[in-house]
Amino acid sequence: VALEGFELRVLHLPLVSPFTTSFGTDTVREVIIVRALTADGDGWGEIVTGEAPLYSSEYTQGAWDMALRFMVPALLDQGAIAPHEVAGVLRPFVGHRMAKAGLELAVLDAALRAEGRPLGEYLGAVHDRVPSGVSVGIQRDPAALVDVVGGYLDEGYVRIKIKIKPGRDIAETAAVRDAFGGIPLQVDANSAYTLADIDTLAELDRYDLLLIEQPLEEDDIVDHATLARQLRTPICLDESIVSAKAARDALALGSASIINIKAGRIGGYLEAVDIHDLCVAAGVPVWCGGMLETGIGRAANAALAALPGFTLPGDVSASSRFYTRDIVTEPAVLEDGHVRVPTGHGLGVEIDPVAMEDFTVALEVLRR
Ligand code: OSB
Ligand code: MG
Repeated sequence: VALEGFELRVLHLPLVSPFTTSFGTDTVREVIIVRALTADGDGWGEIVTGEAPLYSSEYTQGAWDMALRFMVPALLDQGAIAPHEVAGVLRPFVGHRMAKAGLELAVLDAALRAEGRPLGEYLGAVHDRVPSGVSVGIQRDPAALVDVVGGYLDEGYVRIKIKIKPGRDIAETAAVRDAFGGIPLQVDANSAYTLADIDTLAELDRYDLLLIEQPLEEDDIVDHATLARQLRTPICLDESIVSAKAARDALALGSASIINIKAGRIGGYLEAVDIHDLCVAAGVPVWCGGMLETGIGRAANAALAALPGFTLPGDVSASSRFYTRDIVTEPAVLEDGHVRVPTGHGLGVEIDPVAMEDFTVALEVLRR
């Protein structure tokens, strides 16, 4: 596409309820929306940073500065660019993968809309809908957690993931197992443990979990391998898998037997397909993670999750899981426990300009 400029916005979207993980509680989703302005029309992307660097080293103001100071100028210098060339242009800038992913998605969406081609088809989707799991935050106590989980099961979610942290793990997992029997259940620690907690983590083996997600820190790639040898529950890595190279290393070391793929964390949907492909070749199951995406990233995640190697339900929930009002005109809905893969051109969703304006707290446009 012939790039003419980029529009970046910071949005604040109120959450339907507070979302608590081992690293903190959010009541508002702060996110950056990217609009690629091209001679053939616009494209949309989403930079999934949060307000503070708690999930990873990236955060909104950092990504905002990186994108506007370095990345957007480098892309605009190119003039015309194809989606698969974006990563190469941005490669000299170390890290900041969420910023890279959001910019790449906007260019990709613009190109696919211009070509009249759906993102799912481009990525290699083989399903027209994907099973929908839900990520449940830490609640006041196990009884409250059981109530919240029960609500999601009533809505039809086919897999439950509960957030855990030290001291809020075994009783929570036991309560959900006791209340709902053999439902597909997994836990996510968001890096909150160390190898010193191995006895607690081994207790989780009793609950027949699908997996335990990211028990140790991002760079604990060897410790995860040590832990994996002592647990029956499969270890799935999220934070640690920052690239296809990191995925290859983790598999070679035995640090994970399942991988959570999030396009934001690894620098884009094209790198996500690379990780998918290498995991398929290695016989390793993958699933699509989430970052409380708006309708833009949620549509892209549904397309990605429809690739053949995504054999476990992802955190691809309905928009209503997090938001009462989305920034797209047809937010993702839950139908029979599934979310549909959009079939329109590009992302296959249209922006609601009024909602976009209402949630915007900062706006910057750079033109060639
Ligand atoms: O670890 O998967 C995670 C949200 C923000 C940051 C990290 C994570 C999450 C979630 C929510 O678990 C997933 C979703 O978007 O539904
Ligand atoms: Mg996670």
